[in-house]
Amino acid sequence: NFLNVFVLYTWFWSQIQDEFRGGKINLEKAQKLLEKLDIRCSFVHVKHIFKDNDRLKQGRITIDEFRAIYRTIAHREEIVEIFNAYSENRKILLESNLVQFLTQEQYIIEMSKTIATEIIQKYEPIEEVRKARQMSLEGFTRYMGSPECLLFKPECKKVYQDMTHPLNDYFISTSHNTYLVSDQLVGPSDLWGYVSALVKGCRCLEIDCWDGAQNEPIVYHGYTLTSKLLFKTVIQAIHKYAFMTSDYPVVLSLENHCSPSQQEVMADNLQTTFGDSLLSDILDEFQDRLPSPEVLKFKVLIKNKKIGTLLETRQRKGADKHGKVEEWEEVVEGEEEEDEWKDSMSDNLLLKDNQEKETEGKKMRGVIFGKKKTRKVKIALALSDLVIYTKAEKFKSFEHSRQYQQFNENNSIGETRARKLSKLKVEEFISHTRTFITRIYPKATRADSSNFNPQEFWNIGCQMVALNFQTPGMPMDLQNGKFFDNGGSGYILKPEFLRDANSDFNPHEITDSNPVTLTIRIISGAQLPLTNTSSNKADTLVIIEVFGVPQDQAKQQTRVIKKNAFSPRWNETFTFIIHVPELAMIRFVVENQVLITGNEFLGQYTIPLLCMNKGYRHIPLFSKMGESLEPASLFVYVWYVR
Ligand SMILES: *[C@@H]1O[C@H](CO)[C@@H](O)[C@H](O)[C@H]1NC(C)=O
Ligand SMILES: *[C@@H]1O[C@H](CO)[C@@H](O)[C@H](O)[C@H]1NC(C)=O
Ligand SMILES: CC(=O)N[C@H]1CO[C@H](CO)[C@@H](O)[C@@H]1O
Repeated sequence: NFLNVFVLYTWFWSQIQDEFRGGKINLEKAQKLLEKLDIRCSFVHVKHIFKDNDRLKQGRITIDEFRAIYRTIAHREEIVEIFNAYSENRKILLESNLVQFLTQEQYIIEMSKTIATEIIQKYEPIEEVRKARQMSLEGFTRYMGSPECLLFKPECKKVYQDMTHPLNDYFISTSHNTYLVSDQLVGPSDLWGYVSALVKGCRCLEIDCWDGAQNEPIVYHGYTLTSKLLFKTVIQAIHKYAFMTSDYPVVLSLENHCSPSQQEVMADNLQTTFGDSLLSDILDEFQDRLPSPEVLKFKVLIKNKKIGTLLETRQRKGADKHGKVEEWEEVVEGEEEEDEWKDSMSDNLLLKDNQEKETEGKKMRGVIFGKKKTRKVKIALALSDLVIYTKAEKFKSFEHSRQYQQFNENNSIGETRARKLSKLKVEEFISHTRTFITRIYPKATRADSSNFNPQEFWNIGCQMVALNFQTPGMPMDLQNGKFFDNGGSGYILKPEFLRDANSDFNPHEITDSNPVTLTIRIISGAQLPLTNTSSNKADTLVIIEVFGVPQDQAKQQTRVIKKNAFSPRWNETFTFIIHVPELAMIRFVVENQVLITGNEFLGQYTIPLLCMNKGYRHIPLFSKMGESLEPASLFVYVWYVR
């Protein structure tokens, strides 16, 4: 049955000997040779291992020394152990052994011999072995490190959910203050904020619009020193990138501070730039309910205040709206937050310089947070008529919404108020989000653009939980992790219990649940990232966090492996009981233990529980800013049952 194992040795030498014809090789050549052999490695780690193996300390190594380096990096002990457990002679896996491994450990559904054959064809580098339909350790290692063995399920990489439900049935990837860009991000222009959000699959952008010179509306963060962009320019950039990552509709949420005449310019800009993709009329089959993401593919929707009803809009179609303006009075309550106080100021002030804005702003805030106040709202008909399914309507109470709110109206609620409501009236809140698109935004006092934990609002079905995309940290890790699902389309179908009118789901009181038992063995790390302060001798540990309904929140961690960022082995098993798996997210954080100043973050990965593959899997790590840290990874064994 077995191939002559001699071919295993000759293969390696035949691959590398040419490189050594001229004698020893240096670090750069060694790195290139590893790449040629298809071994993923990070230069910093190779550098350290090279140094350890360069016995004469000449900066050059022999062919034997190279072989030692190759084995250190490629032949990871924990993988060799698995290989040996399934190989009868510890040298070769027969196809039947591979089938056994895939069925017993990797939970491959509908396992067939063809799958094993394909894996061998794809990953076995030694030709003789491949032809004999067997697999060497070389092939097995390459397979285990391949995308097929990632923790993330390939099914979730595609749009697999039913996209024909009405918009209110989805969680929608939403950003807050989209124009802001933190200094850490590349790109000279603030436009990058919009572009990077769209490229990440964000489907609801916020645009803060103000009157500019020469009747050209501009975009910037009111009352701050952020630089200004022409509204036109922003719209053009959005047009270019809107459907690069996802085909599903983009909502432009206008934070509108413009005078009616500049609102007309905005309406005009929107129409000329987006043309037919701008949804400017109600769809025939959707006169009294929201259309689905499927129906609205490649469409741009405008969210703004609106005058009157959709029917009135329709009747006006084709009429000349130039110069037509509606005006009404609105009461501003005491506990309003950011958007509201900005709004009310804009009506009263047309400010010239930032100094003046600052002081006026402070005065105004005092007034508004104190007591009730009325303000005038003016809207150009031309802009109002572009608002179809996403009419911004002030949230008053659940009671008021039940009685008066129209299907195409939705509310923005500040995080503080939303949090209070979710504690006091959770059932009413959930029944509200079943019907109306609800947007939650960060409170104004988060001047540092920090984020809140979005999970608590997903738990009650809020569709648009708006985060500051430019601010790294746990909330953005959850946001990115959640929306990797469903093909990165920016729309995730809410679990049935948050859509079904007969469900009495309450995230704070889970009664008749059918929990999932999740077991994760953190086996090892590979080539963990090095930072300025940590070296390849970092003291590493892994934290596993579970986010979900309050009962499911949990956090456990491994012990610390001292002085090893290259190949720490923990081999520790953790078990979690998860009552609402549909809402659960798992976050893996790798840290360097630093006793006095606190641990240092090295990398993380966040994934919805139901997107996790079972079996032996590797987990790619991401930096704080969300950049890939490849080839840094964790190797785990995951298992869950309901
Ligand atoms: C790490 O070092 C690089 C280059 O020396 C520097 O640009 C960067 O700001 C440092 N990062 C931190 C977190 O100190
Ligand atoms: C790792 O843990 C598993 C299960 O707990 C055990 O079977 C295995 O022997 C351990 N391996 C090592 C190298 O400690
Ligand atoms: C005010 C408000 O929350 N409006 C939302 C209405 O729904 C659309 C999506 O259909 C959102 O983009 C708006 O933010």
